Amino acid sequence: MIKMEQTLRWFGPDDPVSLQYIRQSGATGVVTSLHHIPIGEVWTVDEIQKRRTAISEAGLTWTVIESLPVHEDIKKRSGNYKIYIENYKASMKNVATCGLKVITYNFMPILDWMRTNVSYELSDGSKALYFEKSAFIAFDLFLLKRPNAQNDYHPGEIQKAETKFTGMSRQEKETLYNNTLLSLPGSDEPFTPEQILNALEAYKSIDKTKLKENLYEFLKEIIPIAEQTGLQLAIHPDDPPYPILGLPRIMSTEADAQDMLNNVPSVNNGICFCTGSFGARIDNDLQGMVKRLGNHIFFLHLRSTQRDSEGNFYEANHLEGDANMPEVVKEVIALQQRLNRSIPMRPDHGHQILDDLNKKHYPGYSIIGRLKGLAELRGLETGIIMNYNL
Ligand code: CS2
Ligand code: MN
Repeated sequence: MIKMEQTLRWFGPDDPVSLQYIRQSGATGVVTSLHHIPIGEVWTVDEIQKRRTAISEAGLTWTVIESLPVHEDIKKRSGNYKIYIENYKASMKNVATCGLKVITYNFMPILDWMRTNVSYELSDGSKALYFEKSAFIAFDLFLLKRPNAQNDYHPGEIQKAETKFTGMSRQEKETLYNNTLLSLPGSDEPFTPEQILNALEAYKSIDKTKLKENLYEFLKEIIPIAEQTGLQLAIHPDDPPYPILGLPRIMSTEADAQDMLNNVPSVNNGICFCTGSFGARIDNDLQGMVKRLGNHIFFLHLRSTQRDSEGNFYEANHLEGDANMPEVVKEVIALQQRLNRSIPMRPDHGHQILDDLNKKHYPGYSIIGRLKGLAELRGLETGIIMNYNL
């Protein structure tokens, strides 16, 4: 039976986790990006080839790019967006020439994923990524001081955030600030509040409908290249999957994904199905989504979150939390047999555990926790397959 292609994310030569360690985890491939190339510039065949060689010399494969980032001008359809779209197309042709198959990207304005605590201690001493609503509101109102932010929250929420903030030490406030303003995965430099406030200002006239239009216009231009080259485009959902900082969100639900597929129909248009991001919303039916969106799922991020009634969530162990991972994997197995192709997957994030507790990594990307997640998911798939026809 066809199985998932097991990969781990690698941030390139600066990643404290080596390719050899990744290989020892049992993964057969890595997903990576050329993080040293500024967003918007063309990836040359030379640079892609160099990375490919390093990976294959380590005995691993590279078929999925995570991510080929989309320049902010394209999301806003302003400034130099035409040049950046041309550059994107050029990069696509070059990665296809080098034999890569899937391009992961996202269309989240300004920020990639956001958490309020990247070292949230669980009862066994391990550390996870955490999104705490009142901490986030406190950050927005009292640290970032976003103009009119109070209009986005209920009085009760504001009160709670105020109490939370008053009870925090200076050190805790500083940590909250740094955690929340963490830059993109793979980068060490947090945004400054001025940068964020200016960037937010530029989105003032862009609502959800407009941002969706901008995505579809972008896709209409690049999908023909994907069709010519066979590349699969996989959009990553919003994380968390609802509006934050007054910014529009357009890939948070099944309806959002369907909208995109209806507006730009193509067999090369698809999604990176991230169960952690979609799963942070109670109204997203993960198993049903695998079934219904399956033809367009080109890459899988398997991860679970534990939500509470207030909208807080932390990243749970891969087989625990709110996602019903055995059911999701069962659907994925059925999907792969139906499509007659293997879907690349990776455990998205892992807990900081054991020796990794004393080491520095990109948040969410220490190796031992991800190795544990990968091993559990691999076992889960093997077990389900063994009993498949019983
Ligand atoms: C990833 C995302 O670390 C993560 O949470 O799932 O950062 C993902 O790589 C991007 O959104 C894809 O463009
Ligand atoms: Mn993800």
